[in-house]
Amino acid sequence: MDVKAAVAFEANQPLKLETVQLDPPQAGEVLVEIKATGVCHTDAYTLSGKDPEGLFPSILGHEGAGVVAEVGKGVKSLKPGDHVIPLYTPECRECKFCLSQKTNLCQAIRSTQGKGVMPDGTSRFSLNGERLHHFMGTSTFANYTVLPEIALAKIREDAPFDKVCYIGCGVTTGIGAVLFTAKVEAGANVVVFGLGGIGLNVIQGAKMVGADKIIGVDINPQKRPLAEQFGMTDFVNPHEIKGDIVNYLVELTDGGADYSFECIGNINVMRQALECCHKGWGVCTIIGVAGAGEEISTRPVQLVTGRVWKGSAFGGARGRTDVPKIVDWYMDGKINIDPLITHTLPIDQINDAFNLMHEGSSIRTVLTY
Ligand code: NAD
Ligand code: AHE
Ligand code: ZN
Repeated sequence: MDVKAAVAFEANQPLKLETVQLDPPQAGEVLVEIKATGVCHTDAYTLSGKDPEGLFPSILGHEGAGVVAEVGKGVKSLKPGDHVIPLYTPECRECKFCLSQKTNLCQAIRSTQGKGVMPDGTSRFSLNGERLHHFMGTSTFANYTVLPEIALAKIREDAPFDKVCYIGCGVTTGIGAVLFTAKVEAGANVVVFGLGGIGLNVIQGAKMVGADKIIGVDINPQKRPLAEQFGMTDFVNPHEIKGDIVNYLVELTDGGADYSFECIGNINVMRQALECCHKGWGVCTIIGVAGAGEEISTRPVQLVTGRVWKGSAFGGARGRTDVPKIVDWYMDGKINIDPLITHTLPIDQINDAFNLMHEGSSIRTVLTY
């Protein structure tokens, strides 16, 4: 079938809207009509050429919501008409990783996902006979896409696509990192580096669990009002303080953060996020994604003296199990999403969404089809 897609032909070039061809779903696969998709910093990161797994030409996008249009042979858990959120972290419930109950990093299809193809090693997308790569197994910058059944969370039908698409990445990543990865407890002091689409959801999660101080750090002061609305108690602009940011934060938290989160993808900030943690127990969770070849460093004594560095992908959430619950939290008013979606645009204006992100004037732009 012909579908409308924003194609990334090469790194650092605007996306081009094209009519591309999509093959039908194969066994175990599902055709989904995408109704809305958010634009996450990770889409911009891959488009920038810094992602070692970045492939061109490809159809980016991994924060979508839509409706099942057709199912391939053997698909049991979904039927046409079901409302779904695509999962870049699938949940097969059968692999060693899923069965371990120690991680959400299902590996059932990870290797083909990283190569931009479906589990059988081929792509469903093409343009005038030339194959296009899938991205993160989701490719939500197309009005129809094909995904494996294990990479779809079935959600309730009264949830608005143009809001809950954000649960496909940013909301779950931020709130999940607090709840599932760091397991922040009531009364904790929390420092959040980067107050964008992810960091504001970390703040929301920290407020939910009853954290005491929630300190937000960002070089863009425009992020302050929304962060305060979501529960930030103190704002720190690294450009405005005198002296070293780590010492400043350790003093502000009376000895260091119980929990810190890096939501930027900057390796220097990742070090600050570890070193501002409390001696003996402070836990730093890395969420930001850094470019190919970049490495983090610290003095080993930071770890010897009890600070912990950990990381979180998709907030540690098990997609098919947790995403429908997070949609319920939104529908029941337990979490807030609407103010974080600062812009809603038609898919034709997708390049404006990237520009708004780079200018720092959006939190999330949602594109509708
Ligand atoms: P964003 O662009 O919306 O937000 C980034 C924020 O960091 C901005 O507010 C910016 O002003 C701030 N910032 C930039 N440099 C800074 C510095 N030196 N000090 C303090 N603040 C600084 O991005 P986002 O969508 O929130 O994504 C954040 C990061 O998380 C990206 O690296 C993205 O790829 C990554 N990410 C990871 C996961 C995961 O599962 N681990 C999921 C989603 C996104
Ligand atoms: N392709 C990159 C890794 C990018 C990365 O870390 N992705 C996150 C999700 S970001 C969503 O906005 C993730 O889920 N990682 C787990 C995984 O298996 O990659 C690289 O460096 O190769
Ligand atoms: Zn994302």
